[in-house]
Amino acid sequence: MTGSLYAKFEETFRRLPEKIALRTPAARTWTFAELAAEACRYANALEALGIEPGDRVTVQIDKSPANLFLYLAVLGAGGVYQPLNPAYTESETEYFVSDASPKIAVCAPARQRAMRDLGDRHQVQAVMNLDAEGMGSLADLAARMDARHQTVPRAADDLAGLVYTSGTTGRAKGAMITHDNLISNAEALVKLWRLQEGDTLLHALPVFHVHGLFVAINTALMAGAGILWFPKFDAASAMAHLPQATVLMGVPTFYTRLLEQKSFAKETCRNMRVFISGSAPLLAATHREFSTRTGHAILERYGMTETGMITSNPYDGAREAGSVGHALPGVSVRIRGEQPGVVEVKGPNVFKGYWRLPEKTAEDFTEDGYFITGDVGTLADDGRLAIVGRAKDLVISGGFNVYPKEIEVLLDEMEGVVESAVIGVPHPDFGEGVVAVLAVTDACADETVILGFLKHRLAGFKLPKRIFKVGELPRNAMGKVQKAALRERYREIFKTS
Ligand code: MCA
Ligand code: AMP
Repeated sequence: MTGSLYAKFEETFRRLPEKIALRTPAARTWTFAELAAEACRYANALEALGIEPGDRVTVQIDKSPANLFLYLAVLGAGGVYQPLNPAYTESETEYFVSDASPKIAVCAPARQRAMRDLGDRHQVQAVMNLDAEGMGSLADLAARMDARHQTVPRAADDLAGLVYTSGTTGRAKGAMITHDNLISNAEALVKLWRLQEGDTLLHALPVFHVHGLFVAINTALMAGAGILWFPKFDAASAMAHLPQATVLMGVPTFYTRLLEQKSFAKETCRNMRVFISGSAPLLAATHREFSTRTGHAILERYGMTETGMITSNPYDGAREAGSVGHALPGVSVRIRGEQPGVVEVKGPNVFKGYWRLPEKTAEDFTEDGYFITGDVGTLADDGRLAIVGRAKDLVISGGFNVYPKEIEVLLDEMEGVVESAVIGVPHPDFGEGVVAVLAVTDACADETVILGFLKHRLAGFKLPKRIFKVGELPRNAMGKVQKAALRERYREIFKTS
């Protein structure tokens, strides 16, 4: 039926109604038929709240099974899923809501009042809530609904998701992701990674970013794999449940934290088929240590919110440390000019453009239709890509993107701060740690005050882990702040021993 992603999932629901689709660590289970019934109840609830095809539904909640029901319901009702990190402050959240103009917003009960005020300011028709246990006004409404729902037809080019990601300018932009983007990408990955009914995916990623939301959920549901659904990643708990799983998808921090567990070994991974890593560079040292300890070569892949997955190491054959593998089937990757150079990508995976920003969209595509990623790479003759740097000013901390500009603008507002530079330097846990270097006068407040100021305005993962005050920032002949020199100066500060 049509181009709807949900219609693809329905094929699995019909094929495997009695099979366990979802399991929590506390052993609550849902079969695919039960999952479909929940998705239908939630879709009927959204329709009772007035959703129409193409309407955005902003979702800012803690991860629970109900989060999955809601995601499926938005798709089934023909809406556009618009996820937000619950760690965002009120002012961060207001920006997203004002830009996305959702018809419905779903938030944590503790945020209901603030979200309702915000909803009033931005014409949100309904504000509902769901807590970490999946209870709340939306769950109550869904429970009163019919467990059957007629899937709303969608065209391949219609939007399925609106996911915010910041550009080099620091202001977040909504990436318009279509049903076809998601279907083509998930189908390619299912094949490449050999996902199938016999698999169980240990799902511990957040579901407000593409990795946990689209890569993990869509592939598992299409393949008919079971999902072991964790509210968040905790190394000890993940380790305890690994023997029940066959697939793990994680950011590099998952793997370094698993390796820190003393008893993590081959035996823990006895039923595992594949460990997949992405969202940030996996250090070659982590790849090697993991392989020695477990006998598994982590399969690294590379992607972006705007493109879904672009390249992947092979399932069979060498999974090389430091390489992100070949372009997925149907996807073209190139580097124009000299290597290393900026990676460009074209294919059915590439998004439709930035929400309400046609000019910015045009800027980020080449004349012949390639999307300019801002990542710097080298492409070998055999088509293997290695990411060696970034042309964009971006820090990736534990898989979360932090845009220096967003923090610098706030720091520069503070009394006694002449100017600021926010950089990422090697961090043993998060890969990169956020550091702020401030050129200050005597009037500058102390670190606690600075952090307090930022904390009110920014989600916790964006806060600098260290702040340095200096007389002035290093500049090149053009007067531009030399962040590379700063990264070099502070590169050892998070070294453990
Ligand atoms: C949490 N904190 C962090 C991070 N996470 N600080 C820096 N970097 C982080 N990533 C801070 C919190 O603000 C908090 O500070 C304190 O650490 C404890 O918070 P908690 O939530 O308990 O942290 P955690 O459990 O240790 O989380 C670490 C984590 C998590 C498990 C690595 O960050 C995570 O799940 N990351 C995955 C991100 C992801 O899915 N990225 C994919 C996007 P305080 O105590 O001061 O409040 S990229 C993508 O989708 C593309 C398409 C791709 O290629 O995949
Ligand atoms: P996001 O905009 O949150 O989707 O993050 C996408 C960015 O994450 C990419 O542009 C890369 O900079 C980075 N990224 C994703 N996967 C990898 C990887 N395997 N190696 C290096 N960087 C990666």
